[in-house]
Amino acid sequence: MATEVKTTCPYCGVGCGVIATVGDDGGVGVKGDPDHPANFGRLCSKGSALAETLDLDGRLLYPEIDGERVDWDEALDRVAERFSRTIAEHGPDSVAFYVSGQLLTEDYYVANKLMKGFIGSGNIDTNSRLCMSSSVAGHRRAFGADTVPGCYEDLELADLVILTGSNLAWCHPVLYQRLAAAKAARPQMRVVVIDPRRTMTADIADLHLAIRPDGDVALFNGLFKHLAASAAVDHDYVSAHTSGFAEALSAAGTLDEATLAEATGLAISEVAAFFRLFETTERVVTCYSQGVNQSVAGTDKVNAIINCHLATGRIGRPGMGPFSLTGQPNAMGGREVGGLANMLAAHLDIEKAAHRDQVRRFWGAPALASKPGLKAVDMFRAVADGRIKAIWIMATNPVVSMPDADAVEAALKACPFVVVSDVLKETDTTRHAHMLLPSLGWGEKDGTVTNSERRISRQRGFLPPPGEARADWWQLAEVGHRMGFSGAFAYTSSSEIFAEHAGLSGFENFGRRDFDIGAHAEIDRPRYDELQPFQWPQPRGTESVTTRFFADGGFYHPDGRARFVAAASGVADRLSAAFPFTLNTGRVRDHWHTMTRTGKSPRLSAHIGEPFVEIHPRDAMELGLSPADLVALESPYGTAIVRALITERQARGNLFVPMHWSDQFAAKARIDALVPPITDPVSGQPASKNVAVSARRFAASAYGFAVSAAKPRGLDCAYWALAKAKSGWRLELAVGRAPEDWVGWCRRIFDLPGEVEPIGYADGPSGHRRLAFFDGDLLLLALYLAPEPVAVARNWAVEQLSISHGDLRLRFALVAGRPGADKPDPGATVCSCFNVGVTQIVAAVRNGCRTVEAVGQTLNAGTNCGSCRAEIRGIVDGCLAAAAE
Ligand SMILES: Nc1nc2c(c(=O)[nH]1)N[C@H]1C(S)=C(S)[C@@H](COP(=O)(O)OP(=O)(O)OC[C@H]3O[C@@H](n4cnc5c(=O)[nH]c(N)nc54)[C@H](O)[C@@H]3O)O[C@H]1N2
Ligand SMILES: Nc1nc2c(c(=O)[nH]1)N[C@H]1C(S)=C(S)[C@@H](COP(=O)(O)OP(=O)(O)OC[C@H]3O[C@@H](n4cnc5c(=O)[nH]c(N)nc54)[C@H](O)[C@@H]3O)O[C@H]1N2
Ligand code: SF4
Ligand SMILES: [Mo]
Repeated sequence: MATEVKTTCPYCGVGCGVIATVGDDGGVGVKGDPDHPANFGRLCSKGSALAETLDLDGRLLYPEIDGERVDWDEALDRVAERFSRTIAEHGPDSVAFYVSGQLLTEDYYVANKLMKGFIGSGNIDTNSRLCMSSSVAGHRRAFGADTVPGCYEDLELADLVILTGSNLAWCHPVLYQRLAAAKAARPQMRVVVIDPRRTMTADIADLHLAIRPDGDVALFNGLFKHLAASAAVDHDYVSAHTSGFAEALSAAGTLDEATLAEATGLAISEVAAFFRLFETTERVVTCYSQGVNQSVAGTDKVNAIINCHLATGRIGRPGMGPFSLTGQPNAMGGREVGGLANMLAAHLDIEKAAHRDQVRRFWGAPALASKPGLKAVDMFRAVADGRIKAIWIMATNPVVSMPDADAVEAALKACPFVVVSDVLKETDTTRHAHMLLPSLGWGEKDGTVTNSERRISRQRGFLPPPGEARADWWQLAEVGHRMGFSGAFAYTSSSEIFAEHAGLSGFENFGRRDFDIGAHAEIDRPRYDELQPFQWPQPRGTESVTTRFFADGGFYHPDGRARFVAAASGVADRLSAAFPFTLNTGRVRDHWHTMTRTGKSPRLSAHIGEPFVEIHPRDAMELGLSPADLVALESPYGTAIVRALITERQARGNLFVPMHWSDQFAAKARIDALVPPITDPVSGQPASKNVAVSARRFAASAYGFAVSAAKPRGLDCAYWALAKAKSGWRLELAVGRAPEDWVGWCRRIFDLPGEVEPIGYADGPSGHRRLAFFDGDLLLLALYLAPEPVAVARNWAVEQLSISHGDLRLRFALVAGRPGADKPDPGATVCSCFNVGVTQIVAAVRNGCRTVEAVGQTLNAGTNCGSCRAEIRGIVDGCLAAAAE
């Protein structure tokens, strides 16, 4: 009989409840949990495809030392011995942990306890430094604690929702759907999107402000000034619960219309419309994410936003407040346990002696760190210059995701001792590890995560541990034990760790700290297993309720007041004649970070199959770019080659490249190699969205597209991008100089058996060439080459890997690269749930579908997770507009 397990999605910070079903045959199905208060049964495309990411292909299954399998005892002894020896010789600050918002709270808690409490160094930092640290710093400056005041329901209750620096439709899709549904039900609701690009999120916007990169502080300072001069200020709230209003206001500067227009790049009429909307709407929520956080002015952006909410008293009441959207599934949990180098556990402050004393006593810690450790960028600098001699990296892939990624890679290469705990064997980071420790992944591991609205949910295991993989907390606790700290790490279950964490949150709290889940301090395993999603705070003796903070003040600065913070409006322009474009980086709908999991799913890989740069048509023209050309990007730090995606959604002078492609999936698209290690001075968060680069057309002599049953190895083309496909792989490639012998090249790269002979043709003068290799009736490889970007019906070609080619006509069609008239090419995938392509949607519109709903009725597209509805609307509108011309 199939068993059902309730768990939580391991991707974004929405934190959707998932029901996983394991069949008798071991097959896994997933669906949204209708009872989970984050998603009420919905899932997005990534959540829906989770079952496709659970295979053991490429999994790291055994501990390894220098590439050799060892047993756990040997591995753990080695880690403990090397860390202990390094500390004995060079002091506690010569070692470091670099961890992740994808760890469970229990893993994170143990990592932080081991480093800060027992090793005695602050050198534990996390990828949340690249993600949420500006929000954390902004919250702490304004509120005196890292508190997200509101909850998801506020987005539905608001009359105005501002999304700034957030591509909610693609990055928090289920929350976006909740918002879109609320707007459809209450059409008077207004949505404003502030983003230099016209993203899919702007699809539901009443107003899209294509702000100049980093113009946000000026915009919100301008709004603050505007509000201050209007009737919207809540003087009672300001005088009773805040301080610093006048100072912040005067620090905002004069900001006349011309200055504002220049700083924001917006027409003054647009700015005025936005100000007016904010002024006149009581129920307003401002959501923000990486377009705000990842900036040299990230913390100031956060405070400029919060200032406007404090000034109007619109905070912590239904439908009102600033709302920082967390990215990772447990970004929030990591903050609770103090995973950042400048925090202590349980929202305590490492810089306060009294707080350190509390934690020291609670843990019985022999050597509590007395000062903050190094933040991510500085941490890898310290690895590079030899101050850090041993590092343990867990659940993050810094060679891809850190700024100045090539320097990070070089630092790890030179580091005497690198331990990596991961679920995969081959990543850009694991290739530099001396020790690899196999971790449990989603579906196997077990613990809790906290989502963007402070809701703590269980992730529950429903699959057996593969190979010898073990939980991250177990690895840390074992090393702690072997370093001589036995008593403090004698955990036998994640529930014990959670209970201790809950206990610390309530320890000598007395309502002085926002984070308090003391009600769970005595939780035992059975109750932990039954734990229902709940929002914090939940102090001892209280029931679980939906909570908001600060409607009646009660801030966490010693005087109980919030602070208005003076935010500097100006941001230095980094462009120069040599590097004239602003490179912006971020995410696409169906991939997650460095693709170690979504890259396994054919459905998710079909949406966008290669790295690209969005560029405005005029810029493309000036660079001599045609659609699908390749573009070489360069900054003083590194280079990349990606496909041109020419679109008016992009602003002139700006480029956008996704952060996802690693060396595992493309020749040269690790975009963080170009990003300078420049950080916000307050938070230490890198400025990943505003990078000065140059762009030029990459002149290839031949372009290729291939579908292959086997994964290619040792690709040596100037450009290649690999994507998982049903029954194999799809490959885009381009070469500066073509190999003399393509057949030989194919045999080498695709490891083809010697006896298989290709069929195909080569048209010498035109440079077009097709090669197909079969094993019996099965296609092994089809390669299409042309002197220009290859036109082949790609999704159709991929399907050829799954069918029998006994019929010769099918082989000819394959070589021709064209489906027969009876089998039209669906075109690039739009709806990944039902595998519906753009060509099919265009045809449906031609046949009379006028709305997204009509397309859904005809093709099912957009009717499951709904993540593609904005794109479908774009296609429908585009076709209708074209027909009207
Ligand atoms: N599909 C998918 N979803 C994800 C993730 C993923 O990898 N894939 N990752 C998760 C994680 S960890 C995170 S942190 C979140 C991130 O979620 P988001 O922050 O929504 O995603 P990004 O694409 O990084 O950036 C958001 C937008 O900021 C805009 N932006 C750039 N510069 C500026 C600026 O100066 N001002 C303003 N106002 N906007 C600007 C960009 O154009 C971009 O559209 O997504 C989470 N969800
Ligand atoms: N240019 C640019 N750079 C960025 C960003 C950007 O917008 N632009 N965004 C930044 C942000 S917001 C983020 S959050 C980071 C994300 O960047 P990363 O954290 O580096 O990306 P992931 O691919 O999520 O890496 C997670 C790793 O952990 C492994 N893993 C998965 N599950 C487990 C587990 O349970 N245990 C262990 N031990 N390992 C596991 C995965 O295989 C993978 O190798 O990137 C940052 N970098
Ligand atoms: S919105 Fe999608 S990725 Fe995010 S938690 Fe929900 S299902 Fe997972
Ligand atoms: Mo993130």
